Amino acid sequence: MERTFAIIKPDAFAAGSAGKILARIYQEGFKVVGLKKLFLSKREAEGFYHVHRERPFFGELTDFMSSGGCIAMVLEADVAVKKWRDLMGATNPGEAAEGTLRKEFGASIGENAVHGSDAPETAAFEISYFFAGLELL
Ligand code: FUP
Repeated sequence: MERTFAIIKPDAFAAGSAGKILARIYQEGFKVVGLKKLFLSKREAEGFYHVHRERPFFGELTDFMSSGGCIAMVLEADVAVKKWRDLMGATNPGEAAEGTLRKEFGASIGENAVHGSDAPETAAFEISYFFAGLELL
């Protein structure tokens, strides 16, 4: 079993899509090991996305991620990192395959409904950024 880190981003949370997204997560066979609703500060969003700090979209990305509530989750499954990335779809919802979450719930490359770790090492950092061990029993 592997763990990955996921976010239902402020666009999808504000649109009331969190329930539908969570239903898909269970349908696809993930175990939800951790889950909490947060409203990130700008500084917290910057810390989370620090790998992108030199990118031109960093300001816009961290403004968006701190613009409203979101849901942070730890998901467990066989090959959870890849399985969740496959369910999310391409970063740009316009290029995301039918049946993926970004196709159904994403509006643009910036406001794309969900986040998922891109590798097991990234997942380890992202999980520990949001959750204490005691919250993942
Ligand atoms: P992903 O792993 O699919 O979330 O995509 P990236 O790690 O490449 O990008 C992280 C986030 O930055 C995306 F979810 C949205 C945002 N982004 C932009 O706003 N513009 C871009 O050109 C690329 C990414």
